[in-house]
Formats: sequence, structure tokens, C-alpha cells
Amino acid sequence: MENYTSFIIANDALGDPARLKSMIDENGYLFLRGVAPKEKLLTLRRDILDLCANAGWLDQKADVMDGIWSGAGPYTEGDPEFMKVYRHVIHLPSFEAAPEDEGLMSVVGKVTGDPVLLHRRKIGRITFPQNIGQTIPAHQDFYYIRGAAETYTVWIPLGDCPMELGGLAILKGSNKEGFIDHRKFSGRNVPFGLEDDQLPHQEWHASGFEFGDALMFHSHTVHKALPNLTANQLRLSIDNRYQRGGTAIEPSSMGTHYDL
Ligand SMILES: O=C(O)CCC(=O)C(=O)O
Repeated sequence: MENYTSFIIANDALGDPARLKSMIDENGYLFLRGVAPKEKLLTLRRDILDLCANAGWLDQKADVMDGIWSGAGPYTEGDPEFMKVYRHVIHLPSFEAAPEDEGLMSVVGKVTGDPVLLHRRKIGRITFPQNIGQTIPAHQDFYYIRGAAETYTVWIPLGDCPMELGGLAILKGSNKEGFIDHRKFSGRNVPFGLEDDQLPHQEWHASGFEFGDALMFHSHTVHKALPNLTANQLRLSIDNRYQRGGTAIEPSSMGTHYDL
């Protein structure tokens, strides 16, 4: 595993929106312990894992909620087998409900300002173990979402996510570089990204997540997924985008992921 500086925990600033904003402006992210809606996330975890079990992706001998891989696949975004399951994930009521949680939206609003607008293009990830070549490379979400740069992603795992299960790493302060044009990569599920020579430095921050933790970052913040290095656990997470209502937004942010 590469060397990462631990995330700076921002909970101390939750009562002081100006400080939260200055932390996210300075570091490019806020790592917030325990702010995500656990009940709703547990329901969502159960719903997604039931779909995975029906698809034959889970070890039938283990508890469904443990998300233990059967050895099928591995599949990833774009594969027909994956998309057959993902189409159902996108339309789960629990998938809609978790990012709309009032408590979570009020935390987000301290940074975006009110009213908070949640993109309809909600994203869920099911990351298979040892599928390292498919790990999402360094990129800025602005490449995909455009519209107002002051748009923020909130990434939340649906369970504990120690680093070996593959969370997210943030290039500290990279939001201050503005948008960096992305290069075309070949042979990956994410065909565009940023290579090391395009990055201002290599100061990556990352930590394990406990269930309920959330990572919020600016659309210009460079980030990348960490590989799922476990032998047999699926990593489940959601990532949603929020901005202040009335600021610029592209039509694609108002449709479902892959228009499923
Ligand atoms: O969860 C992942 O693997 C990647 C997520 C990501 O890159 C994002 O939320 O923008």
C-alpha cells in the first residue's frame, strides 16, 4: 500500500460553517465522522446485497450483510452482467432516500449554502475484490459534471471501509489548481483520468472509514479510488453531488446514472 497522510477530521468545525468552508477551500475536502444516515444506509446495503445475492455474486454460506464474494465475475461498470444488476440498484427507494436525508443535507448546506440541490444522477459502486485493474484512477469530478465548479461530491461507504477494502484518496489542496484537462486512457472502465505528470504534487490523503463517515470534496479536487485488496469482500459505496440551487447545472446531472 502507498503512503498516505491520514484525512484531517473536520467534525470540530461542524458548528462553524465559515470554518468548514475555509477547510474545504484549503484542503479540497472535509472528512466527517458519523454524519451519514446509518439506518438508511443499512437498508440500502441490504437492498443492494440482496440484488447481488440474486445475481449469484455472494457466497451463499455467509450472511448476506457481510457481502462475501462468490467468485463470480469480477464484474465492473459497463459489463452487461454488472449493468443488469446496477439498473435495479438505481431504482431502489433506499438508493434515492439515503442522499436525500435531511441531516446529511443540512451538513452539506453549510458548505454549498441553501437551498441545497442534489443531482438526480446518483451513483452507487459495487467493487469486486482483487479487480485492481478496474480501480478508478485520479480525476476531477468536474470533468464529468461541468456546470458550477462549486459543486461537491459526498462519498459514503455502506459499511466500515478499512483502506484494504478500497476507499478514496484525495490529492490535498488540488482544488486550488482549477480544472486540469484529462487524458484518454485505454483499456479501463473509466477511460479518462489524470496521470502523475499532470498533478501538482503527490501529497495524497486517505484513511479507513468507519460506518457513518462521509467524505465531501470540491468538483476540482483530484481524487482516486483505492483498490479493493481483500480476498473476498465486495466494497459498496455511494457518491452523490450537491450544489446550491440556482447555480449552473448540466442536463446530464438531472438524469439517472447511465440513463438507466
Ligand atoms: O468509489 C469509487 O471507486 C470512485 C468514486 C469516485 O471517483 C467519485 O466519487 O467521484
